[in-house]
Amino acid sequence: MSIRQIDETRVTSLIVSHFAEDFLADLRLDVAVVGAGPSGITTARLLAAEGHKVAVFERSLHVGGGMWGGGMLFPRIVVQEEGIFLLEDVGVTVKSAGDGYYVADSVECVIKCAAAALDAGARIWVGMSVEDVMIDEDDRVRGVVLNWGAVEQAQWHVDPLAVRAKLVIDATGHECDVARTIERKIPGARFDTDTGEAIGERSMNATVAEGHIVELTKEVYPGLIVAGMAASAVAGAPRMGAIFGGMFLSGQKAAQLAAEMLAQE
Ligand code: 48F
Repeated sequence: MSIRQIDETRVTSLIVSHFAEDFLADLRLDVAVVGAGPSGITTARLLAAEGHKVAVFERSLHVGGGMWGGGMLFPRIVVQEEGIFLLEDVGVTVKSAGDGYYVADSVECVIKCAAAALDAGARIWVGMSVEDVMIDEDDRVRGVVLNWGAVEQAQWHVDPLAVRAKLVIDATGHECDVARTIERKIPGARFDTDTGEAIGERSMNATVAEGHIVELTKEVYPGLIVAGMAASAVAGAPRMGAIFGGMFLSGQKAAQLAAEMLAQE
């Protein structure tokens, strides 16, 4: 039945009440994923598919992180053989280019990876920035502290809201923003890296970067797993550019680790 006369206040009420209902349902999560780039949405999909309660918080108004733009705005990504199953699982067409290189359309990758995460039961909140973490008396991470991305950009002083999570995954890309926040705000915080610090990424070396990304995907601080470029950045590993297999495989490893840790709770 089509609506004959639209009540604008009904539209308002539906939007606000449904937002409130869904957001309230996410106040206590198994896993809070920070950042909706390729690693974060892959992690969220795999955890949600196993029945875990997972939400992704993304500061910008769109999902996909650095994947939309492919390499230097040419909207294609290159993937190595080991990572293609994570794209094919969500219906992305991946073309072989020989010698172990595969190519995919970056727009198709973003749309299908994000759709599959939603279909699996993950919730993705856009426009919400994680500005801090919640900690317990032992300084273990216990959740995320949120503000609107627009408030962050405007640099307004608005107090944030908090969401509890058994585990937090820093999938914020090159910035490793959650780890940086911990470094800044928890005196004496030590990370599981060579120096104990969040080191920051190094200049490009795709072979080394892709070779280590899965191994660097780990719990680097109690309650905090790093995934994707954030894992490279925290460890002081090189960047890899527009080759993405490691991002998907890192997302898978983060999901596996989180599931194992949740099973021990
Ligand atoms: O950068 P991004 O795509 O991270 P990724 O999953 O993938 C990296 C690749 O895109 C590429 C690469 C491939 O080899 O090097 O760069 O590691 O996505 C990170 C997302 O996190 C968001 C940010 O807007 C982006 O969409 N983000 C960053 N900081 C925050 C955040 C924050 N504090 N709160 C919420 N979202």
